[in-house]
Amino acid sequence: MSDLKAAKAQTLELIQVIDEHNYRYYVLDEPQIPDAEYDRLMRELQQLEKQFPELIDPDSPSQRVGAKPDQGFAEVTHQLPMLSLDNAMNADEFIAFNRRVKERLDLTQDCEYICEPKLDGLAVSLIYNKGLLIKAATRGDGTTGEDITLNVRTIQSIPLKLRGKKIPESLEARGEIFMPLSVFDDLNQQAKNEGTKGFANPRNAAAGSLRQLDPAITAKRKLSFYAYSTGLVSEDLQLADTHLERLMQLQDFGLPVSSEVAVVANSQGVIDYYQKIQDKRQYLPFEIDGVVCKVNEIKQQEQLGFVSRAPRWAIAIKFPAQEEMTKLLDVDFQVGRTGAITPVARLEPVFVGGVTVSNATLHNMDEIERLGIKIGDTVIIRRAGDVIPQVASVVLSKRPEDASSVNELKECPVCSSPVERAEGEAVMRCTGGFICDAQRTQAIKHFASRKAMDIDGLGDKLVDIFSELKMIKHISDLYQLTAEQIAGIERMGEKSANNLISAIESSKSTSLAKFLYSLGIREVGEVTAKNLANHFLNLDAIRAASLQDLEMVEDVGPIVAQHLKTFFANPDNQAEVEALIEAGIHWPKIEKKSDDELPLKGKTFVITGTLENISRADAKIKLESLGAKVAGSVSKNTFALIAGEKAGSKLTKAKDLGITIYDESFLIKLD
Ligand code: D41
Repeated sequence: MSDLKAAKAQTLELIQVIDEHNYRYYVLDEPQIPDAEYDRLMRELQQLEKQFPELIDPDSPSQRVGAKPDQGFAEVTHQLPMLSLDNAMNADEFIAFNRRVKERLDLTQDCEYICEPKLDGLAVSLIYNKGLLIKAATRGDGTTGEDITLNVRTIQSIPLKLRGKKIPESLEARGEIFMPLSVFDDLNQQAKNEGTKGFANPRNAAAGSLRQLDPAITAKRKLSFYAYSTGLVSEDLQLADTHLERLMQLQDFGLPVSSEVAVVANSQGVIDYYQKIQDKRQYLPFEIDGVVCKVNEIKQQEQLGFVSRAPRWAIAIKFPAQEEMTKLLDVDFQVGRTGAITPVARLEPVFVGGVTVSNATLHNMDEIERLGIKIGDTVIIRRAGDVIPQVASVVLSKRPEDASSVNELKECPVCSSPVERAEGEAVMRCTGGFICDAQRTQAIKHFASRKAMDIDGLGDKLVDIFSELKMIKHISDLYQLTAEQIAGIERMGEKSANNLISAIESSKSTSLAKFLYSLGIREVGEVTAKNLANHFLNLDAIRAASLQDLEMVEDVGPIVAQHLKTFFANPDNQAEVEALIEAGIHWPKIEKKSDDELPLKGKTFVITGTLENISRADAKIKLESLGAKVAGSVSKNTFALIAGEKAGSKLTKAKDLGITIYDESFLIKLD
């Protein structure tokens, strides 16, 4: 009996501790313990509950996933209607809104506004009775929605129990359920791997996940939630006088509120906020489609009231649409540096995400198959943040009768060499090598680029011109160009011709690693080139190396080794490398890896937060190329943390451990 008593005390204690960690993780965004420790606590609780089923509290954090309901979703009538939001499509429409607000409130100056990111998810109502989540419903048409309580219980950031001392008799919170982008990407990747259709956007994915009859499936989708207003609350709860304070009341009860919420003094503040969030958008871990601006004072909200289901005190200021429909006019094939052939969609121009899009990559034949796309189809184009435009899906209902399939290529569209598609590979390749104009031109562009031979003034456009005019047939022909020849090109003066010649001249002095990288050997990036140079010390040793020798080098596996062998075994490539060296390309002899070359050797770095001027991948390459290791989590062995914007728990931990913290300028200085 005392066993049970002890178990009960322990269960209660564990529930309390786990609830606390959930709150810190989801609401405060300040996790205190590592995920593994959290998992351990949860397992301990589950173990106890298994041993003593009589101790199971239906609101225990272990009880989020329940059994399937027998029928579909029941209807729920909202106690207070869930209002909708009016939209402003641009700044002018917002200014008109602000003017109306001022007029109605009879103000001479702007009122205070609260700004929130407009999450692209689903509005829901959560009802807590005596602090326990008893009902969750979709917004539906605003009057009646669907009972999705069982599915909502699986959302980790929604508390099953409210926190705090003065729990009201009943409290309704309203907010948006959404799917974080990382979850969305994983889900679609998985669909891709399984050859099934993914979701067109995170909103659809969230909706599809919430409408699952089996809560176990919803649980796997890792949805999230932010509260955006209170609903009906019992009289024992004194709600605050401003919208922000009410959100903070919800937060104190344990409901998550977006940390991006901000109060601004006037309409200019709203416009500034809109700009700021728009810039930040691509770094946010969730999709937003605008800003919601609300009058902050509740008294003023009440004075304004609402018309036909939308409050007069709030407005959604939308970003330019990220998705638009257009027509697929044709599919072209582009040949890249390594011969990889990429299908490109030619589109009827369409304005999406703030730019006009007339081309979009289709990646490869598998993608074409997955989309089931045909020429003549109406397609949905998606452009998120600064990301290149994508064909998200095909609108099958609009397919014309004469739509034609996209066929796999048999020969290269540029040089007519046979096209190869290796077993199990999605990529088609032109086998023409240097005889293919497209491959050669791309190879020269790569050769001249900044991280390769760094020929200042030789940009992609100029290389295209050289190629078209047949001034360069081989990369090494670059070194035979004369100032007179260059000055003969339209819009190239004598001065720029001379500058280019001297840039070409000074590129001759380089390093073995840069030279190797500039050859554009498949899969040989900057880091691999550096590793090869440091390992073999000279070019002859690399050319002579066996597959086995090559695989001794860090980062070089059987595939990269084979690419290297194939490259150096090809007579055209041999002649080209010789011609380049003949032309005068040279590099200093490499002494066995000195500490000068690898100043960060033996040091472990961790990168966290959003870096502004360099991608995380590039930051990692940079550090590794100087001998550093880059780890995923901070420990006492970390040499330094590189922290960008919005750094979270890693930064806190590094501070706690007294680890050196740099900002991204540290990386820039490494140049
Ligand atoms: O983030 C959102 N999608 C969001 C939606 C938000 N931040 N605030 C909202 N506020 C309201 C009112 C002003 C009615 C309380 C909303 C919505 N409504 C809303 N979402 C869907 C319909 C209405």
